[in-house]
Amino acid sequence: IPREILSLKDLEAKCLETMAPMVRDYLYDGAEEGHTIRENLEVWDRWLVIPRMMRDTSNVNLTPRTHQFNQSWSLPLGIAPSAMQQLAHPFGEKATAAAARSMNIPFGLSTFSNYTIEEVKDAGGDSVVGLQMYLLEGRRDLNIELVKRAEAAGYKAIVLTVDSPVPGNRPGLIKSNFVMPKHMRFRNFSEDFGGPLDQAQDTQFNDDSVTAKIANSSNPDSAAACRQEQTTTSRGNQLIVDPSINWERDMTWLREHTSLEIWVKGVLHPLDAEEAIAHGANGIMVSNHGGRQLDTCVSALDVLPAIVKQVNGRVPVHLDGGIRRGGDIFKALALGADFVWIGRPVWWGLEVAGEEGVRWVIQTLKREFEVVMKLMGCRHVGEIKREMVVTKNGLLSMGGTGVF
Ligand code: HOC
Repeated sequence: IPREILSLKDLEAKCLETMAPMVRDYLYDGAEEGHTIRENLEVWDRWLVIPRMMRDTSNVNLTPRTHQFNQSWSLPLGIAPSAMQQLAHPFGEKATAAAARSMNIPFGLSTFSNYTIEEVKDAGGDSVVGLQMYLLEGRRDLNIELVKRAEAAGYKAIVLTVDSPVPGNRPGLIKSNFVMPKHMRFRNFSEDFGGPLDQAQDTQFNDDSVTAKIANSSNPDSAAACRQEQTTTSRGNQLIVDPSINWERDMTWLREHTSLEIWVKGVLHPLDAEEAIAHGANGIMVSNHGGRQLDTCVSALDVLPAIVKQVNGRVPVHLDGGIRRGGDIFKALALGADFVWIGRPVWWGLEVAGEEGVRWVIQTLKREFEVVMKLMGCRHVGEIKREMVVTKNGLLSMGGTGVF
């Protein structure tokens, strides 16, 4: 990573110099007008921090307060599931998982990955903890198959995404004529569903041809050809998320089919956190899916305190959505999160330098978080307290005395 790149923001700018337009449009796509995408980024600045001084922070321990997925991690930070990572780098999810492993942080794999459940587990070892899943309409047999494979491969959890009974309205995908380039496959599925045609395909990753093919795919003619080919190879089969998903039937169903932990991802209301726990969830991920599903919905950070209050320590509460600085990790923990996850920054790292780029992202957030901890007077994450963060209105109420 060039020396002049100092922050995730710098890395993003570097990434955008080379990222193919179609991939960029996919990555940045948000629902409708993009209000929630912007909200996810702006919400962090609405919270200000109040530091304490002279507390001997020569040694700071950044490890999470409690084990998550029965493991001890170097940071309260993980890599959230995101689909089709080969769009950013030929080694895709394998590179991301390997970076997570080298930094001892957890990694969640999207079902719609370009490497298999087993390949990614091999690359990421103990860091590969979760398999993200949608429940598929009329094809629960495929869901069961995925769950069994995750169990056999040694995953710890199924991460059930509950915010997508239907895909959000995403104009960007249509405008950029998005289609997964034809050399990429949904390798967890059979050929009928966009899966392997040629299992040996990664032998071709020694040159720039893959990147070139992605670039070509953003040409409308080429994209149309890809779409045509995909339709043909998938023989008209499509995987559709089940719009009838509901707490009672589906959590019960999933519990019957797996002994793994079940994490519910996409909760934004305290009563849904309650439903998740009532139906056996082992953990909750507060998330609005990177602003990609429902526009103008709240940011995860804004609803976090209410959800933490409702959950009251019964299960861990994790959060994703707009983490770009080490200070953001601090704020999320102060407002009650046990752990945070990142999505898009991983793609910036992948695009710029593959595994090394993702590692750089994690290292940068770690370094920033450590400095913030020291400046805040916290020697370990157990010393991060709710009263250390405040909104300006909160601070100014009662003539500035209210929060002290
Ligand atoms: C058939 C491809 O969650 C996103 C992902 C969607 C998963 C890709 C499915 O883009 O937000």
